[in-house]
Amino acid sequence: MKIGKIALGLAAAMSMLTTVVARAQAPDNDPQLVAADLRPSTMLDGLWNYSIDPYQSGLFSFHGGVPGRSETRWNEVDVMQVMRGDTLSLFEFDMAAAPTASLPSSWLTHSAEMRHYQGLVWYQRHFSAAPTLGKRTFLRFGAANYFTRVYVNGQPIGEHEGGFTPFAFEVTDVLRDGNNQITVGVDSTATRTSVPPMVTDWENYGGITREVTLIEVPQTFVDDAWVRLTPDGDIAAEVELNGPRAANTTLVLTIAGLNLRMTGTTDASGTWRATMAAPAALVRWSPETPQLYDVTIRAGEDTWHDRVGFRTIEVRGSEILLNGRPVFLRGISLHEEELGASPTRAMTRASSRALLTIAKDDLNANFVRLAHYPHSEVTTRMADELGLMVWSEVPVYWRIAFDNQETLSTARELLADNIRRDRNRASIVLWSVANETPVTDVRNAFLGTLVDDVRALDQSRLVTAALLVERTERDGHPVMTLADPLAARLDVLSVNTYNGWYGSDRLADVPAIEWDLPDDRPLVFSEFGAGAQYGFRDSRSSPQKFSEEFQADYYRATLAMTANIPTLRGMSPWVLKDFRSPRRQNLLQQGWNRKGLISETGEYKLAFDVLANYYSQLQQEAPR
Ligand code: GCB
Repeated sequence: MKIGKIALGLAAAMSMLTTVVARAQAPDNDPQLVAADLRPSTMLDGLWNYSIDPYQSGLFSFHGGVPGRSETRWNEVDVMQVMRGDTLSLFEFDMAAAPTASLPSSWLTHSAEMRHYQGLVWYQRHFSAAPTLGKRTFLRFGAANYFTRVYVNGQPIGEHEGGFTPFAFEVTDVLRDGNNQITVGVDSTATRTSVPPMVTDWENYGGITREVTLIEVPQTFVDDAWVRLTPDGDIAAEVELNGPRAANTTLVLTIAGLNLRMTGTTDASGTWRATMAAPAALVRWSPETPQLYDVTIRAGEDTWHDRVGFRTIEVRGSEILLNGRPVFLRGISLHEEELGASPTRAMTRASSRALLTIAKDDLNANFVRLAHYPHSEVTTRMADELGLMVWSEVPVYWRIAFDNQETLSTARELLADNIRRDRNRASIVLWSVANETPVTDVRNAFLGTLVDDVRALDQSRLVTAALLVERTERDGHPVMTLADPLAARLDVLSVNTYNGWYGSDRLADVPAIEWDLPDDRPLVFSEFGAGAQYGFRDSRSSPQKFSEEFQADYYRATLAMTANIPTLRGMSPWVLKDFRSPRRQNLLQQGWNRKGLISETGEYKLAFDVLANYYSQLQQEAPR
């Protein structure tokens, strides 16, 4: 059985509770601690000891049973001192003597030996705490890839599956005043049933890749809050309290700068919902005016805060409307990987700003596809601030185990956690439930459930998925069609297209490719792209693949093709920056997917300007 998210007090620590996901309703995992990154917190970033455990001996004895004391890394033990004092004692580990690394970061960059390690790694550090009497403390992870087990002061605290979403465990009863020990076992192993599955096209960055924090809150606190603009022009709020006084508590919500104040009382389940006409002074969020407001909720002893933008996003026929006006998504896809020769998938504000600024200022984009999994909240906040619309997705990718109920539960939890974390981000306009998944009955049912979950959790955004297309021929021309029943369930149709790169189409024939698509639905090219190694040039009239010239010609040909698609409402070509991928091993790739418009160290390839000029022209025609 899959163990879901667990939050335990000391009393319950030994009887682990499993989160059972009801099929009828989107998963509701407590605690959510929405906007936790803006709460006062103690950072547990910095140096941690780490130790590899490829045979999982910290979890299972060599015959598969419970491991002995000599193996359990999370015990509070001074290994050298105990062995010195008790000459019969034996330990096969010593966390205190293990090497150190600075977190957050993937272990792939801890040392040369760790570069290709996949499996279980134990992390440990000590920290000083001064818990306030009467308050509750949560230990929160921004993300750890992929399966995580957490222990505090020798006690198991909880487990979490999924490498890209936050999770938190209550540690109120285990935390000591003074010195504490935290041990985390992270296993990066992808399996046939994991989300994503084993085979992808990106580096599997194992480890603790986002912030670890201790967050102290009152006994009853704002766990979830969602504040938004409805299509009718109202400000709607939905708040959920967590704690013994969640029911019948008075709340006050204020929006600074708008003179807006809403008050109310939570119901018996601790929830409060309210709407109010948006003040005339409200400046709607858009790429040109990425206006954010300080929203504060006071509930009992708790004060919750977030910076929120207000806008609407809708579909009308084949149009996408932002704040009621048609918009074309001038986008680019990106992986969560910072610039530099040795990325570690740890997004600081600086590294996120660097990438998004290139997209916004240099490429003239107004949209980014954050592929293929939930990116850090650092990035979605940065998109809010800079004014970039966002496509956010879950790693339901390629050969995911659609026939497996546990895989479905995992996917639903990731999706729900992603949506709850980011529902207050105005930048996010599209939730995507899958990428390039072949049509079968089980797949259709699986993705149908995810679409239902999105709609249950958030009716204020659009739902999409990157779909596969079929290629036929008509009068000697290739014709691309969409024969995926999931299309009927989506607001925006999205397809990835690689004619001219994969397959046998010549670039010269690409502009004439026809697209046979519904004429009343918006289409987004969620991917198209070609590889090029920065600096590899071929001036022949028909340049070879992986040259900058080929990539630039490919962009010209594909952009020319888009002129024949009247319902095209946006694109997010593949991809902003070269990214690590172990499946890319030719001489010009050497472990990097080279479809970036810039190299991993930030050099601009010829194709960059082709797209930047095209976007600049679009922007002049229809400024946005
Ligand atoms: C795709 C995938 C993306 C790959 C890309 C490629 O269609 O969605 O994950 O990296 O193609 O480079 O082939």
